[in-house]
Amino acid sequence: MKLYRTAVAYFVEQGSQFYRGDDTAWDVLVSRDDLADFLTSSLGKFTPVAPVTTEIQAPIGSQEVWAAGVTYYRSRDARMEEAKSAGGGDFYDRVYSAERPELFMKATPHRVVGTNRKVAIRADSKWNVPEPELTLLITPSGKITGYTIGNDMSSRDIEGENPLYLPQAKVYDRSCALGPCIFVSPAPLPRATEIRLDILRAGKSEFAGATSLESLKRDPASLVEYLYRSNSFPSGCFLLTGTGIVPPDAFTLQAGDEIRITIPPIGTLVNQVG
Ligand code: DO4
Ligand code: MG
Repeated sequence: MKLYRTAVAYFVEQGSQFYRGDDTAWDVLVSRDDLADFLTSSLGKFTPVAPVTTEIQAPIGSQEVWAAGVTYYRSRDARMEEAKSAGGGDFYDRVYSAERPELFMKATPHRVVGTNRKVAIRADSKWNVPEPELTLLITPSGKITGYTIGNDMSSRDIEGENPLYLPQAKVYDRSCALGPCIFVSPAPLPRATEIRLDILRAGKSEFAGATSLESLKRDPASLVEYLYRSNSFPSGCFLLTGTGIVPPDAFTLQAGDEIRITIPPIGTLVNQVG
């Protein structure tokens, strides 16, 4: 079952049928531990509608967005290389193997865009990539109730210059995209779930890559357990689980590029750079 947010209402897609939801506020809805059961049992009361044509918004209300880092070998590898000359490479290896994961604050809601909106490149950066990441919807009690797609836009030159610059490499206006919907499921996604990244330049493929959750080193539940230690989230939160796809070092995003991230069964998150 998929949950969409628009300016007028929330919508549920079940099979190929769409339903318009009730008046429940988004923050209240996504805070429910029984989200899947609530939506399933409400379908009979919701109005069946044609597929949503109003603009789909990012599936976020007042939630904070957090991210995990160096959870795939490919991310460890690329970051060790980019931080080598700054003497910071070793930290990525250590955090990849450590028991405690790397968790950082990625975005507040106003820095997040939805599908078909523009993500941004920092004006003071010359080396930028998208990071395609499975993203968890977590309730205030710490339950994972759904999944969306996240793009953790990253300035590799700023992070590579000094790992302490991480917040500047990661957090800025329109640095995060979420969507297109929440795939509501209390069950974990299968390990075989694929994550695919396509970057188009002037309509042609400039980079394509894929990975799967098999290569994700950390269990999503253990990331949540660390995130919720001495930390409360009154309306729940989103947690990006890290990237397993890093384009070659010669690649940097340009204005006008289109970024497409696909994770079945969630869908495809599409953003332009601008
Ligand atoms: O350690 C820096 C950030 C890592 C990250 O964002 C990732 O691995 O996805
Ligand atoms: Mg990332």
